[in-house]
Amino acid sequence: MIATMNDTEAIVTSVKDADLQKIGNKILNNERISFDDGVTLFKKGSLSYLGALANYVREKKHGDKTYFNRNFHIEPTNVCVFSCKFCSYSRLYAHKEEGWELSIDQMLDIVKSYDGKPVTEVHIVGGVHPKMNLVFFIDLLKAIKAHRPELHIKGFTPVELDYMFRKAKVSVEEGMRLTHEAGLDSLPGGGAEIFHPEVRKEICDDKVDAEGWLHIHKAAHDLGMHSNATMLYGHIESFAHRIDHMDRLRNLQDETGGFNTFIPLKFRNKGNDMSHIAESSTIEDMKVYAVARLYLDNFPHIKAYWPMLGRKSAQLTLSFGVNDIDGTIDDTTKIYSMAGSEEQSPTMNTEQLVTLIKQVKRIPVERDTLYNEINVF
Ligand code: V47
Ligand code: SF4
Repeated sequence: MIATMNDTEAIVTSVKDADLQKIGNKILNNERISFDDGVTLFKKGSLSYLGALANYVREKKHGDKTYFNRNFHIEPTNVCVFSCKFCSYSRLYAHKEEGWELSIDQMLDIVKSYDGKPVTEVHIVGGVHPKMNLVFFIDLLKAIKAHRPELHIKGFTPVELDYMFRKAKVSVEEGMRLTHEAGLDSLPGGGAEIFHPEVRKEICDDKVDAEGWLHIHKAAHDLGMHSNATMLYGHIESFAHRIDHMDRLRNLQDETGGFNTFIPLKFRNKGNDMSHIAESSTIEDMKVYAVARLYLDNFPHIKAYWPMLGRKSAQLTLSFGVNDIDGTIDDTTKIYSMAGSEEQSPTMNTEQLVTLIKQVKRIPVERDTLYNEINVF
């Protein structure tokens, strides 16, 4: 049953804290909440209050619909010139024999292994290999499109693109035009981490900064492409850093409208240089999803990435603002299993995903990358 304005109004009226009540009334009146409101929600909001507000917004936007898509991943390499402290997945070029690097033919073979299967999207993301350049990736994009033109290619983070464009000595605008023309349809949300320089300096000092990340997404949006945005949370960041991150995204979205989905990514602590930091609790996870739904009023969708969060928590997020749980991924991504996710072998077929969504009384909807509905279950 959909939460009504009256149900939520009763919850807002009964909350004792005056600041929380004011914020609740803004949400009910469809008013944008401020930076300080966002921080207050993290500081003072109870799980049940945040959940009620976020669920109200989620159901106003999407009712019970919960989206997923049929996709697969290609990770061209885990060799990387950068050394982000939270990364369990990459290997430095000096130790490249410990990692993998796929040729265009090997990646095309992965695409071909899905021939005849009803996948709509390939998600391409990996490390930043010093020898895989713009020309290599343009050839890859063209080869995939020549083989299966209707397959949507969502690929490359601004970390990879910034490196490719700088090495090829092309501007961001030119680089985006070239990759788009070669077949790149949209950008995934990775590489954003936490935008604020105080945190970036500590966890991923040497890769593209906030301005560079946002510039590349803006250039993509200006070409009519869509993109996602992530936030890696639950390590050294403060509540204000989280809101600053979302605020920068909300501002760009006001300008371009090109973002589809926001994806909070829970920091996992296995096998990396931040293993001494404890992982966030499930309660904190749900609060992050809820505040994201409330703060990012101009983002159509909030996604929980189940291979990282685990299936049970992903189900729970559907009551905390989330309306998308990504795709039916085969065991083709190693980013999370190597960082200690509960999902060591992330595979779920459509039937399992549909059951997962139905168990929490939501309506499963298969979508394509751009949220065109393919099948309502
Ligand atoms: O940017 C790396 C994250 C991201 C860890 O757009 C970690 O649809 C947690 O962005 N603990 C890449 N997270 C993955 C990504 C993504 C995933 C699914 C869907 C989409 C989409 C995008 O993975 C990186 C980084 O933030 N990451 N290491 C870790 N230890
Ligand atoms: Fe490289 Fe990405 Fe890992 Fe950073 S998170 S070290 S950029 S693969």
